[in-house]
Amino acid sequence: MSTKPKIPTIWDIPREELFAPGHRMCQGCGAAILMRHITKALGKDAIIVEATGCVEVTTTVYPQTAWKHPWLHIAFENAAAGASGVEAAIKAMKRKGVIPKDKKVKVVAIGGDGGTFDIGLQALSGMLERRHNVLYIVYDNEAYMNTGIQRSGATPYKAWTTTTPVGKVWRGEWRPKKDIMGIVLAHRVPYAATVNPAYITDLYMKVRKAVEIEGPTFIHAFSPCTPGWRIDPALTVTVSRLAVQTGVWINYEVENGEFRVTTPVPKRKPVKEYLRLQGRFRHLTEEEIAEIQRMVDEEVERINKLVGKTVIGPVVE
Ligand SMILES: Cc1ncc(C[n+]2csc(CCOP(=O)(O)OP(=O)(O)O)c2C)c(N)n1
Ligand code: SF4
Ligand SMILES: [Mg+2]
Repeated sequence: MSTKPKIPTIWDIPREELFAPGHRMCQGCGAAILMRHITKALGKDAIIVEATGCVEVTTTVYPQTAWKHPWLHIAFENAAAGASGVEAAIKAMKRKGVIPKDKKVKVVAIGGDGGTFDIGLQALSGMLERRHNVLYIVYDNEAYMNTGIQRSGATPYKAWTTTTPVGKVWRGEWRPKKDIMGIVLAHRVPYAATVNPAYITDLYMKVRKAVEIEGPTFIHAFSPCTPGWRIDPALTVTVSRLAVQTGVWINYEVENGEFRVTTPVPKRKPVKEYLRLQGRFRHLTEEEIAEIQRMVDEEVERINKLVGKTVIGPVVE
């Protein structure tokens, strides 16, 4: 049975900042909004293990750091393995009486989509399989941004990247986005959820929940990237909200196998409204947009079937 926590309001979110300003993330970076609120939701008793990627390189330029939590940098491919080791060390220290047995410390691994969907997938699978008490968060900006916008397994269909160019022959990415939530849920984890920076109270509730639950938990976060998506830095939240309003992104959680959409959308907007704000989709023809609309419709239908009723409604122009 899923627990029904009180839905927080914006006033429930702590004012104290645990992610300091003055980092080098781009203006309008979706991951900056995510990290600021994720760290607030984690509370102080957490240790963060961060894979190489944009968030890492921009927040820990030696000798400075934006993190007020104990924070460990780990290679691109093994954030989940590093976090597993930290969690095992905490257990050993409790056994030896170095720290009190009842002290709750949550280990949190954070990685980009490249470090999670692709190169870190094996480490993630091992961590979930061994049932470590770790929350894994992937901020998904849908490409390898830190190294120059190369496609990843999370890059959406038809998106331009530097390795899926647009020209006479190529039309951007030709493979659909990998279903990371499906892969994680196949490990029968106690909790997995999707979050979006335009829905901060939903994000806050889910991170709090994931921290409280014993065992491996997972959060997939939508994370616009201004240079990579070719968007106006002022439109990050607008684009994030449109992703939900068009059904491109669905906010949901799965607790002990029980599926729940946390942001129902009774009337969907056409996917074109989301695509047209982004330079990475500028090349799309009306036919290609219609094809993407059909793909989104199919996914919405699948989600509605899972829920057993229409939580994401039809497109209303
Ligand atoms: C084994 C290995 N291969 C390649 C790299 C170079 N590298 C560092 S970060 C990165 C891309 C990270 O992409 P992602 O995880 O999506 O994070 P983002 O930069 O988009 O935030 C790459 C290719 C590396 N550090 N280690
Ligand atoms: S390149 Fe993208 S993900 Fe990286 S800091 Fe800039 S906006 Fe954020
Ligand atoms: Mg990325």
